[in-house]
Amino acid sequence: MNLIKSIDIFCAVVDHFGDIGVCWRLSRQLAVEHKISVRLFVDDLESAKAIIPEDRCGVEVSYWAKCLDYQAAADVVIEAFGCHLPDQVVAAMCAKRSVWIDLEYLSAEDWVKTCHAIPSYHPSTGLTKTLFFPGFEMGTGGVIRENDVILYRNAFLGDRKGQDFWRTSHSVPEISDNCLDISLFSYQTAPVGQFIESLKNFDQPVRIFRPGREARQSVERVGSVEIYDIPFLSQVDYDYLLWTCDLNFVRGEDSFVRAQLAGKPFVWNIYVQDEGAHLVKLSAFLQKISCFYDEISFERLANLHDLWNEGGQILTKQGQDTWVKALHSLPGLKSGARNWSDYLCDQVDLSTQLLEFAKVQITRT
Ligand code: TRH
Repeated sequence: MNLIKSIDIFCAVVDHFGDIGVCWRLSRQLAVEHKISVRLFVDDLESAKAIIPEDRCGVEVSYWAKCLDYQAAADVVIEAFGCHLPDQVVAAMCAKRSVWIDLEYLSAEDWVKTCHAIPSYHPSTGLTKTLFFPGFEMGTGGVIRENDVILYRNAFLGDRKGQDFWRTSHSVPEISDNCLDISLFSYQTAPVGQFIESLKNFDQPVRIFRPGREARQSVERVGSVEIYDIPFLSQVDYDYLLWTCDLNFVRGEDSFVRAQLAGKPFVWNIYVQDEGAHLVKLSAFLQKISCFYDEISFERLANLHDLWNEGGQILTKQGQDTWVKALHSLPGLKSGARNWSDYLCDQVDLSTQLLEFAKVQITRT
């Protein structure tokens, strides 16, 4: 018997597309794969428009305004990233005895395992609220991964014609064995100019594909580097872009996870937090993946992350050298990225873990 029939997800957009990106991806998976009735409440329709396609796959998307029409709560209510549920929602949850989950941000830090999925009693309501932490290892909530994503990825990678067809339908030129293809999604602070400059004299032509909300289709040339500004893709098509490139620059949380699942070399532009908290997070992640790479490739990857996120303040100041060296290590970076992706795919995905946890909570009440 399916104990969980309905889930509400509340998403307050802090900025950019990651909050809604994660919430939409999870909503969609819960509705499509787990056949759950999902309502997604989001407070920023502009960001939502960028991410949520017209076909909502059965998910009911509502605008979370100050006065919210919320009569009955779902079996499970997910408060994404501690977004603070309105009193009215909590009251409806009390009436229903809903399972209350605060879905937190992803981190590779060790403390995540000790804080994940520990229910805490909420004295004023009598409800139990649980912090649910995504993560990269057993004992954490895992990462969002659709059931069939790796199947689709592998089929796409084995189908060159299919890749070319996808590329030409999305303003991306066909595969050329001679060219190095890079996707680029980063924050303003990343040293993009320095990176492109250092590629000008690289021993292989480089093509950079840069999806953007404002991007109109255009191509700029800098030496032997071609930069394609392409329209912002759907989440599904963004996966295809990551799969078809040789190297992916990603950021935040959701594109970062997708790049890992792509099994292609990637560089993460981490979201900056107060007091350098992001640097601790970055270093925990690099430490976690290090054993999946050979020593030299990993060292170059770490240098690249340092340069991309901190302007080389921690490890190296030799920007030019670092980029080119890393690109020469692509075969090593590729096998490391694939090892890491295989490891991630051996873990239970986040939606399954979340449902298992919620079922246990429901049977206890
Ligand atoms: O956009 P991001 O920087 O988002 C976030 C949020 O800002 C959040 O506040 C912060 O806490 C978090 O980062 C860490 O990066 P992210 O998480 O990668 O989200 C981008 C989303 O956009 C993701 O779902 C992938 C999607 N996307 C597309 O669908 N098409 C595209 O063409 C691109 C480039 C991305």
